[in-house]
Amino acid sequence: MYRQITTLSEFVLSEEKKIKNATGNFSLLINSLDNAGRIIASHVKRAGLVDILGPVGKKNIFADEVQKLDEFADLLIAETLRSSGLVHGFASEERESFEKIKNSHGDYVVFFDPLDGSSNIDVNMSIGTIFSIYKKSNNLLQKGISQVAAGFFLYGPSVIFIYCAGGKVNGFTLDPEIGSFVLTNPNIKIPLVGPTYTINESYYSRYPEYIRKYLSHIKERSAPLTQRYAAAMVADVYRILLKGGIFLYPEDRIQKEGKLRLLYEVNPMAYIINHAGGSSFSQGSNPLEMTPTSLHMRLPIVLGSKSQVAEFEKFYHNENYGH
Ligand code: P6P
Repeated sequence: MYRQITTLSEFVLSEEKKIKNATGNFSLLINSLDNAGRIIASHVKRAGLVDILGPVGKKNIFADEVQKLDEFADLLIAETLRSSGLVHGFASEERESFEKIKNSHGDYVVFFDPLDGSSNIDVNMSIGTIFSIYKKSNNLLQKGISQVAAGFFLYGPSVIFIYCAGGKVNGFTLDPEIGSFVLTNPNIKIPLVGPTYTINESYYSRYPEYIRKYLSHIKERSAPLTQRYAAAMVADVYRILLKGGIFLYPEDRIQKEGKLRLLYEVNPMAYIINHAGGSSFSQGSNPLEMTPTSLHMRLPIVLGSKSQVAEFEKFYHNENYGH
């Protein structure tokens, strides 16, 4: 029996029709990213078979071991953006600098993390691709609040595509039978409260006191939270987006600005979570209001269900510790 489905392309076009004077360029850009995501997904699925596993024997600008899939994903997305004719320029977490595309009349600027969580590749754990889209501006380093869209691909048991535009967060699942993403989670709203907290607690001894007190509080109270950690922001944030809870990658004694990059990870994920009805927090501020000081600026980040982020904020502001 035929089941009514909406493919990503159909959805994007239907959204475009709602916008007065839409040029169609944004729809084309999302569809370009859709193509790139599906190609990366096919390579991720085959990573164990094709000799593209393992490090390429060089390091990226953060001295992270660059995995072959990282490099493939970075090159593919870069070429997709160049050939789209829609993009003024782009920057990748894997690249030192911004690339202005020659002779482009494109309106958009794209920041992307081509393969987030790449240390999970060799152990068959979930990884993803994150992107953040702005209108081009004289100022390359725009605040996250200026994003026109943000999204991610999650290469897991299913391949998921989440994107936020026009204030709504919509989720799609790749149907391998038809080779297209189909709408499976329309207009996602994050639950007010969720059962999990997500943090790499191996850094516990390095955290400031207020974080250690917060962690003790959420584990010792009558309804303790459960810890889940995928070591890939896309997977951890997707869980929080669907089930609620709180994601933390805060500052510590060694990583004083945290680890996650503002432009490639924090801004897109905070944009998505906030538009899904959650909230995000970074040392007393809204990360989306932070003016980036460099392409690769890192920022501590806490995001998730509004009530649970608010509870964390009390510990940051050294208020009454949860009494
Ligand atoms: P740690 C992956 O390397 C990543 O950039 C994010 O996807 C993830 O949340 C974080 O780093 C994991 O970092 O220090 O726990 O290994």
